[in-house]
Amino acid sequence: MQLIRRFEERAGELYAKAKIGGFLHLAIGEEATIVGAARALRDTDYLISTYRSHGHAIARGTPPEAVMAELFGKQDGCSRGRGGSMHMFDLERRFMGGYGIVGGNLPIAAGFGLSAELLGTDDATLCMFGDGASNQGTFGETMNLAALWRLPVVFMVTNNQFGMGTALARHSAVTDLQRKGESFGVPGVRCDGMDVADTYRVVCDALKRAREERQPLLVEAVTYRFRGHSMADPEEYRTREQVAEWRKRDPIALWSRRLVEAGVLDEAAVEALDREAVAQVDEAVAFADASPFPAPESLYDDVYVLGDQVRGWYSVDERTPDVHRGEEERERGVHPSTREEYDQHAAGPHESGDAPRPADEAQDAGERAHDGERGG
Ligand SMILES: Cc1ncc(C[n+]2csc(CCOP(=O)(O)OP(=O)(O)O)c2C)c(N)n1
Repeated sequence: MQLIRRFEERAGELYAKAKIGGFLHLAIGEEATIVGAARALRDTDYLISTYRSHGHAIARGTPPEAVMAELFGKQDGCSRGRGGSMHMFDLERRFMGGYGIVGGNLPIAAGFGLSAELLGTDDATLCMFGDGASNQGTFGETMNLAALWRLPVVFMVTNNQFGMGTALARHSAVTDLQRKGESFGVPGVRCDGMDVADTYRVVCDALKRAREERQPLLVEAVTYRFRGHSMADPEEYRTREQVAEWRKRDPIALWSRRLVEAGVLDEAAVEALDREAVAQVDEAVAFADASPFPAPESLYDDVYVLGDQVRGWYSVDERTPDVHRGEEERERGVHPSTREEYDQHAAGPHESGDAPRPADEAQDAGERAHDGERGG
């Protein structure tokens, strides 16, 4: 938890220095929900979360270096610099992302559950999302199928009290979120999301039931985010007093106090752990700084829709006058840079030897008409 805290504090500073681009959502205050939940998983289980996921990757075992490099948009990032803050991903550790679409990860989690069913494994899936996401259509649709097909999935709603700048009671008719899946056949349970041990215990029980009884469950973890929704948030929707009140239950302070009281750690050991976390973050930053940016010519690598599946006129990379249509074209040495050259290339012999399909021609004609409308 301390490593995640220090990592995110530093990420916030580096964002202000423009080392990190795009959006940056910090989970400071929510560390117990992340660590308590992720630590309840087996290595072979799946975890899927949202755009607030630096800590989820780290808790799953992704090296902080790879997470920081991803924030910097560098090649050694866990998504090779293509995802950034919202799209952490680590297949090896079965951390399935990082999703920017609110509620978009729920049906995907059901898919992992269905695959476990079909493959006959006892891998479970933990799907974490926010209170705001519980209002999405995908929530009800996914609960229904998960219950109907008895999928081994635990859904965890991280109730941090707000969906962006809208308080829970103003965005959800039902504020007892653990009950929101009941009518679909998904029973709920609540844990104290400021208490890492309580979160761990509740998620362990839920995973056991999901795995052994094929009973999907909804866990509501009650927590609070200490920082704004993202880096640009004037926080006009809450008072300083409310934030200060929740900060008294800082999950890291609570846990270290408990460990000290129980004689597990002394104050010196707590401080040493903090120094270790800061040193790890220093190393992560140095690593991310030293990692190269992805090569410009790799811009369209992994964009699987390009190629012969879709024919048409693609965007121009503004950094060079050349048109970059994707890796296949690059490998073939074809770089049309004007519309005419592109048409010539498209009209030329196709690799498969097939004549253009009528559907392709219709699409081309449609696009030309569209270009005409734009005067392009
Ligand atoms: C489908 C969709 N609608 C709207 C948005 C814009 N948006 C980004 S975060 C967010 C709030 C979500 O709140 P919650 O689910 O409670 O998660 P939290 O940010 O509190 O972790 C919204 C509306 C989006 N990304 N996707």
